[in-house]
Amino acid sequence: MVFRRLFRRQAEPDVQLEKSLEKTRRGVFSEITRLFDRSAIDEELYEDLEMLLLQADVGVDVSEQLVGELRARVERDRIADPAIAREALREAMVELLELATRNRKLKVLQRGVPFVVMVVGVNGVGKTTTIAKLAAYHQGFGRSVMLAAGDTFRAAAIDQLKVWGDRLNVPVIAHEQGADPGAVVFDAMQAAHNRGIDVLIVDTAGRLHNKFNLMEELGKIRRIMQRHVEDAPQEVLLVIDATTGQNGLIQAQKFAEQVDITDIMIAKLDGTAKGGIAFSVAKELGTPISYVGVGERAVDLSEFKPETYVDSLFFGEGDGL
Ligand SMILES: Nc1nc2c(ncn2[C@@H]2O[C@H](COP(=O)(O)OP(=O)(O)OP(=O)(O)O)[C@@H](O)[C@H]2O)c(=O)[nH]1
Ligand SMILES: [Mg+2]
Repeated sequence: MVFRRLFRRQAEPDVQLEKSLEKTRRGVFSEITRLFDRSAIDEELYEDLEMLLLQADVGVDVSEQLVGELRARVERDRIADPAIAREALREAMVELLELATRNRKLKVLQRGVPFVVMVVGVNGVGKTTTIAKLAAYHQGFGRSVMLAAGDTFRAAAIDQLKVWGDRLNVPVIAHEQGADPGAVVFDAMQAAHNRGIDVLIVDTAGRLHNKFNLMEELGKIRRIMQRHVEDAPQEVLLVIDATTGQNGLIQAQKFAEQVDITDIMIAKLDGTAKGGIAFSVAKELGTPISYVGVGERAVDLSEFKPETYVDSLFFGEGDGL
């Protein structure tokens, strides 16, 4: 069949990502694929497509945009074959994700200067787990890593970080519960310098209920970091929980209004059939999505690549396309 020749995987497969997107792929995206198995492109196709995109949590505006983009391409290129239209949709999706990744700044690790990553986000989104994943990720490049327990709000948060530190054989700088996060960060910056650490990853509390406090505290932490390293934190990673869908996006938007975010991590992709969230995140926040979380283990992190992501929504091991 024609579409088999046209519609195929373009990027290198990422098995972990494919697995975590299985629910999304088997659900809505298999229906989207089937939508194009018809003889002609008609109005119903566009309507059904928009509805399915909404179901995958692509969001109202972005769903409309993608459908509009598809209509424009069909018209411009005089596409009559639905199978070719499906390819045009795929391209439009990749381009939408690429818009955000294009803003990504090149990150250079300098010898003797700790690369500081501050991880922020609302309660329970997966910050601490993301820190473990990032630690393992940087270790994979042979970099030395240190963690700072900047979430001093709960004793359990400090313990959780220490457990990960033990497992990954990474030092953790921590104070008692209720201590000043600024003091933790101050100690961690000094320790990272003294021990020649390459990457220092700082956990933070996710309290959004008091905007003033959040701003004040993150601002203070930033100033303390900058006493040691002028451009620290070189990465401010906002973690978003994919399972919370459009609500999570709204929370993330509020967060991003108050804190300068450089990168986004979409966590818990494996726990949802709403993998379309990446499109609204890319469009609405405009900040590059750098990583996705695909499970609870330290190895469950994938770098975000637009083409691989879109392919994984349509194709998977053994899915038969
Ligand atoms: N399935 C799955 N679970 C995840 C992922 N990331 C985190 N989790 C789970 O989500 C829960 C919350 O994760 P944490 O890392 O503690 O989240 P947090 O943002 O640090 O939470 P607070 O410190 O309470 O604000 C834990 O049970 C994690 O195991 C993921 O990518 N996939
Ligand atoms: Mg935490």
